[in-house]
Amino acid sequence: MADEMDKTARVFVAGSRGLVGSAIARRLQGEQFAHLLTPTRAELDLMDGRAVDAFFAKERPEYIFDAAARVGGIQANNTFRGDFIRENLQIQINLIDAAHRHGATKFLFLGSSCIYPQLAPQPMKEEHLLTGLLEPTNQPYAIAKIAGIEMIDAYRRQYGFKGICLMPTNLYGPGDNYNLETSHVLPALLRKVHEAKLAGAPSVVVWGTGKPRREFLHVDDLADACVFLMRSYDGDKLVNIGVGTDVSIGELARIIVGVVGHAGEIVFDTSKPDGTPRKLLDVTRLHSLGWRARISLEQGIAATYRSYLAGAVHARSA
Ligand code: GFB
Repeated sequence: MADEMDKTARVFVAGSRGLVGSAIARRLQGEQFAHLLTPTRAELDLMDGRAVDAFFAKERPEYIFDAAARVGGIQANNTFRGDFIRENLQIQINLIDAAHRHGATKFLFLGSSCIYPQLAPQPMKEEHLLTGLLEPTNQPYAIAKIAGIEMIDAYRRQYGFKGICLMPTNLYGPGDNYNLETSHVLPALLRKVHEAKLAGAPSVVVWGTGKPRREFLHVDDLADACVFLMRSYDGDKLVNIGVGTDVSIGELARIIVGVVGHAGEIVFDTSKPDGTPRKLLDVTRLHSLGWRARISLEQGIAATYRSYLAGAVHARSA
């Protein structure tokens, strides 16, 4: 059994086809891990407790990155409320419990900045968890994630389980979901502005007032932070993973218009919800642990747009 997560360790990335899991897998592949376990959904259904148990018995993963979750933007969270709570609770119970029973060395759980109260003081510190009411549009998702944090803490105290909990801010990057009904704002606006440019449309519709503020972290930065903290952090405290600065949705739309190169007007559809007024993480703890984000928002959006264009070309020629 590997004492540290070197390239001989047996590492399981749960959710390895998603935005986050694929970035973590890419990051580990870059280090040439010999036993990287990245089963597809067809190979391992994480909602099936027996299948997860059999996978752990057979593959004996030592280090587990839990990047498996049902996720989506504000509208998906608000619409598929039952799916979001059920699937997230079920996946995390199966994974955490199997990791414990099969004696895994370490488990990394990913939460979300939406676990903090809707009106938490900004920037939001880890201590703000469970100090106020949640944002209603994503309460089922947030409560599932809070249950995961509590389960790791309870297992740590009762069984000595080695689990760490990281809370990333809003993420973006290659391989994101570009479905306009279910996606997050950044991929949605990249697609809308790109399609408006192709069509020569005079305007682009942005949901809400444009006033909410969000912090955006490139998923390759998150993957780097996850690998860094898997190796160096064993504490029982949450760690926020963010960049420490935010922009309004209106500003984000203007940055995207600049990157895509479309001269259209931005129109706000205020029949759509704004969600939390502001979500900016306090990253003091993360910085004191020795990690900080490197990819700027402009660079990250430009790189993401290039991968979106490459994907669009690929889809047309497939
Ligand atoms: O990214 P987003 O869907 O999620 O929306 P949240 C952020 C803001 O962008 C909201 C606005 O104020 C949206 O109204 N927005 C503007 C748009 N145009 C669009 C658009 O075309 N599509 C989308 N999706 N938004 C989610 C949570 O909250 O963030 C999840 O629901 C999770 O639980 C995730 O925490 C990170 O930041 O509001």
